[in-house]
Amino acid sequence: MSKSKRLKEMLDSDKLEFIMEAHSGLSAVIAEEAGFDGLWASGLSVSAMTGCKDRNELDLSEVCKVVEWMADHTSVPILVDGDTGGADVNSARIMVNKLTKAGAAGVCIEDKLYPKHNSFLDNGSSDLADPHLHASKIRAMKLENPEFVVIARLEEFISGDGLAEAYNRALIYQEAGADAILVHSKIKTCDEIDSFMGQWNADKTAGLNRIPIVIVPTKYYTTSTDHFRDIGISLVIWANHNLRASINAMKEVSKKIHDEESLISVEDSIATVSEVFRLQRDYELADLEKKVLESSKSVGVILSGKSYNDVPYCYNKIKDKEIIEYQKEALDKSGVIVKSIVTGVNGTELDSMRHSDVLKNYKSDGPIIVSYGDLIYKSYAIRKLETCRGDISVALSKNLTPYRYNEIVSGEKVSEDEVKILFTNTSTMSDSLGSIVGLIRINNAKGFEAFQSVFSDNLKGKRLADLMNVVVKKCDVRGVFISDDDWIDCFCDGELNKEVVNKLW
Ligand code: SPV
Ligand code: MG
Repeated sequence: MSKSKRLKEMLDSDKLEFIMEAHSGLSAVIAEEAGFDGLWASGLSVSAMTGCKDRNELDLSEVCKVVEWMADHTSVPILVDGDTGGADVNSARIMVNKLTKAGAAGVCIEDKLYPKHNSFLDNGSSDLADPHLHASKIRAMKLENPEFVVIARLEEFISGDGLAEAYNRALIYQEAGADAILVHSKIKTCDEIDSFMGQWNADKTAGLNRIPIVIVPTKYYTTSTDHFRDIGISLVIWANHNLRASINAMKEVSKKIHDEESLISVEDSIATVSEVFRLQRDYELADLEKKVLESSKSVGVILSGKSYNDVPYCYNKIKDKEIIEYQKEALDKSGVIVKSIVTGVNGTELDSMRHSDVLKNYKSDGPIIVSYGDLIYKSYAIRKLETCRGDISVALSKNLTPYRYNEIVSGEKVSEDEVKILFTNTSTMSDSLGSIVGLIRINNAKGFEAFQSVFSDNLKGKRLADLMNVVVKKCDVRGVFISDDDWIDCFCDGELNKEVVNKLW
């Protein structure tokens, strides 16, 4: 349900409802947390909060900005103090348009002349507007957004024009389409309100349609709330009490800190900094970052088809720690989450790849790291792969010792560190540039498509180097050299590499 509908329901309900003043995002959050079902964006408080007078010194967009802050951080309807509704019907129309966009549920406009002055000021002007001009503003507002709640405020008790004039105008504003009437009074008792309600209720009893009544009991605060219920008030606005409470609190703390040149005696009486963070919902940020970073992480696939002593390569321990743990640490540091570990496929790397659901079905074009299960590497090696411009980046070693002959690549040198791979598994050493380490980054959708396409080819029993020979024809495959100090091959020709332990960092 829209916030305007909720505000309308509060007005129309048989229950006496209450809304609380707020003048900022923070005070709005505090009022909602206290349990209020609606908020009053008070003109007095919003202007005072800026240091301005309650005299239309703030323009509409400034008021809208405050309303927007209030609406952004709360879920309850906001009734905005629209002062006179602007100078004419066009200003009234624009006001509803802008307040709707700012997230307000309704507006209350008083039948005084623009610019208004606060009704409680002794020296304030209380000149009344022409009732028909005021009614036209109400019509223009309802025309602009029929659902947006418009409350017409009577200033006749304030100006001294009295009950008859107030009553007559109430009927005009009801006729113009107002959703409710706010009867304002600045005397210390509820007498003026009582006199109005006596007549309003009598009309209702006589079967006449009478819209809900709203009051602001700032001056007759000693009247019991049950009395407001008894006389049939629909909505009470506690109009400026958060502002006034904060003024006293701020005065006291400023004075103390100034006089004592110390924070000691105030610390326990003010909100903690963590309470400020809570009210700002700082925790949302941590949640958001977690979610966003998780989904922007690359996915890791570990291929560990072969076994040593009946244990898949990656689960063998080196210095009391499984190889997979070393891998996960390095991958995690580089923002890679391991999503698939392929074991138990007694075949080549390509056979293992075909058993990885991630590699077979992955739909996203986010990067994927494919790692052999028998390597230990530093996170630096992964990050180096990110620097490559191709569709696929392959880590290369300058090591050309015999057991790596099957992994040899040739191609064009792009820079000292990078080659465009044109051919792998070359039989002639003369044009070899390096050997494949077993660490690959598929950088984009094109690379991924090329990679996936070979799964349908008849490459059973083939090695990664054979696969690469097909893939290099379909996309740009780059090799990037990593230092032999940054990675360790734990198994060579099916045997544990004895140097591993010495090489481990
Ligand atoms: C306000 O809160 O700004 C009001 C109510 O208009 S009062 O100040 O009581 O007039
Ligand atoms: Mg006001």
